[in-house]
Amino acid sequence: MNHALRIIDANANRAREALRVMEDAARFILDDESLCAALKQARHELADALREIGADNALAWRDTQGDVGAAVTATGEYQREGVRAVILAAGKRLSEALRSIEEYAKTIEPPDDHDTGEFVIVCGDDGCAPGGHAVGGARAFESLRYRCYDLERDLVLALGAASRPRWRLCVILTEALCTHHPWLEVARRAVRAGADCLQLREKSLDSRELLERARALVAVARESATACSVIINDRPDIALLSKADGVHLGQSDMSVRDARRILGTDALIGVSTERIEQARAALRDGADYLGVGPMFPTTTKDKPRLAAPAYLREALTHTPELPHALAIGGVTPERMNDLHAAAGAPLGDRWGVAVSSAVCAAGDPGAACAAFLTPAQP
Ligand code: TZP
Ligand code: MG
Repeated sequence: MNHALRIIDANANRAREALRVMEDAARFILDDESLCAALKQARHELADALREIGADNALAWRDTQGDVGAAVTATGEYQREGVRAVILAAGKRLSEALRSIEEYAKTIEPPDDHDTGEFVIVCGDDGCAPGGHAVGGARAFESLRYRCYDLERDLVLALGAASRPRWRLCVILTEALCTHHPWLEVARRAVRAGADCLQLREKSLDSRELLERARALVAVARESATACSVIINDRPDIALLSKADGVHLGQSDMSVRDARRILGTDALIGVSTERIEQARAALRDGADYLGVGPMFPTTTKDKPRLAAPAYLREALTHTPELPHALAIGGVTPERMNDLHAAAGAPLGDRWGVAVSSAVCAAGDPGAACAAFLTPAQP
């Protein structure tokens, strides 16, 4: 029995299968052509590296019936919490398999003539010593393993956060716009009236004050009987320290990838977009939701170009991988019918609205929120 080749055969299968699982996610979930191509390339390089050490026909050593490990199962092996868990498991399986091949490849020396199919295990008294050629072969698996670490990271980052937002109403809180009530009171009333996301948007506060406000807002959301996310505008560091759910980034803020370095894989990261190319780029970077707008004229932010409800429709139809869109900019209860018509789906089903002045400046912020949440008239 050639033990090394039996092990290499088993791990070549594991690695190939894991790469396929990952490639399928890049191809069918993310529609990401370049990631898909990179994973396919890795699969081909695995085959080349196996050929290089003369293990391309190692299946001659396969003995599934006699495999004592075949019936051993671990808890959780048959359960996956979702697509993300599938990818994470495949990534780990891949690196383990490549490492195992790499180690055992050091113990075999390929034949001078691959066609003979003979293999020599180079073992001495101290164990198995790597043959000259085999070291080169092992190196190919090592470099493939390192590249696969990066591919795993790229795939996980492109998948975005573990949870998917389904917000119907995001209220953007800016103190200067809160004309009738203190800003935190507006937040309390909004949550009570059914807002399922609160965004803190303050452009000129000192970091210390901003962090204090973020913590106060998180406390309001966590005390609520209904689920409500908190998102911090612009500042991943403040989102991290306040234990908010995520951050919202504009086109000139730091990239999704950099924000993810600060916040990790579980935080929600949203990106403002005005055009479909920006939407595609943000999703490729791993954004969990997109702001789409401006839908209507607004005085809250200087926005010379109107994206209009047509862009909401375009984003929902032309980026099928988009988990959630928040229509933003001049949104009022009276304009909800236009948005419903453009989205072609009920509020909360891949889209919601983000509003600032319509709630912050309302005499009754709770009633203002309720007006957004009442179903559209047919
Ligand atoms: N981004 C695009 S429009 C906008 C932002 C932050 C302003 C939204 O505020 P309002 O008052 O709901 O128009
Ligand atoms: Mg910004």
